[in-house]
Amino acid sequence: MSKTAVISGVTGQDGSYLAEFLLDQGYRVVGMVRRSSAPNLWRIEHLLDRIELRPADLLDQLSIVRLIEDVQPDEFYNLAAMSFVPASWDTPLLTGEFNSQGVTRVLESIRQVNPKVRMYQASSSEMYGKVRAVPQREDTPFHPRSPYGVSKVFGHYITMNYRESYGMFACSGILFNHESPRRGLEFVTRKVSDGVARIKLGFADSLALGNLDARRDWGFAGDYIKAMWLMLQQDSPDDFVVATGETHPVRELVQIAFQHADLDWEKFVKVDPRFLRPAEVDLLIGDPTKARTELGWHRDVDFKGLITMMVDADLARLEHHAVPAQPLA
Ligand code: NAP
Ligand code: G4F
Repeated sequence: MSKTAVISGVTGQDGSYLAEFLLDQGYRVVGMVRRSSAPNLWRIEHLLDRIELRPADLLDQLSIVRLIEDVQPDEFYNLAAMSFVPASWDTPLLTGEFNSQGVTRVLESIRQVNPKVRMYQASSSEMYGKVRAVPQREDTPFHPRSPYGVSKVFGHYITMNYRESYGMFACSGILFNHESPRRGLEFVTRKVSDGVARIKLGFADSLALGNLDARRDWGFAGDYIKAMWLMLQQDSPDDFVVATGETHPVRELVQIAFQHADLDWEKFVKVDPRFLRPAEVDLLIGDPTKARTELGWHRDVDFKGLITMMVDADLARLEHHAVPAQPLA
């Protein structure tokens, strides 16, 4: 009997890779999508004949209950969220509704309909914020630095609480930054790969960025979604850090990306204070030892491989456009 999985956030970066992976494992895959006047299906267009899409919204408990009743899933991957950190200062209340109470709505819906459904919650290294220890592990205290980080801490603890209160199989993956050619254009890796491609092809003459000294632990999204699945295949539920164990400054990301296109980054990159944040997370570096030893998880793509993959993908995408659309940020 094949298993059924619901993915909330199926139209996002991680949802698209996870849907592909679960289809390859023989799953029936149901994507939860919110209503939009302009559907955002570009990341899953190639999967539309193999996955089912069902309407529901993190803001609407009844829609999630109905979805679980109709689909009867074995696993629920809760990837849907407001995921862009700067936007969380603009919409702190809505961010909490999605990323905090949205998680409670998913957990409570599962509890009411079928508490045996296994649930994955997308926690984030942003919860460590002003880091209390280096590297960050599962037991490192949290100190979030944005409304997004705060909202994810709530989502993390409510998942743990439903596990402990009701014996539900609910796990959180504390995932460090993971990127791909499907990353949103507003995130720094994709902004840089897209910017390099535009400059190389003559569509732009500069790239405005914020803090070049911030350091992140960046991996490839296609590797990270496998850890989500592994967590739900264990005998008992637990939380895991998923990271590479390496950290790199934004400046190094920029150097590698421009160099890959034979460009001198210092001629093109401008620091624009508009892209600085009210409070920054200066350094993230995760310790994936537990995921490696208990899940058998490892990453395949290294930092340079990730950045060059993204630059190549944006060059290929844009070289057929006479006048490409403006980047978002
Ligand atoms: P993403 O590309 O921004 O995708 C977010 C998804 O959430 C989209 O499918 C979006 O749908 C959906 N969504 C947002 N609000 C919703 C609502 N009210 N109801 C239903 N769906 C809603 O994010 P991602 O990079 O794939 O990340 C997936 C998850 O992992 C997120 O929870 C994120 O916070 C978390 N995370 C990401 C990283 C990372 O580095 N990528 C690291 C740690 C944790 P639309 O298409 O309709 O907008
Ligand atoms: O790419 P970013 O916007 O990602 P950030 O804030 O680390 O958040 C991402 O990773 C989290 C996991 O730690 C996820 F939970 C979250 O959903 C999201 O996927 O920024 C990375 C760094 C920051 O320090 C930022 O200040 O890059 C710096 N940066 C420098 N210039 C910039 C820019 N970030 C953006 N977005 N745009 C810039 O121009």
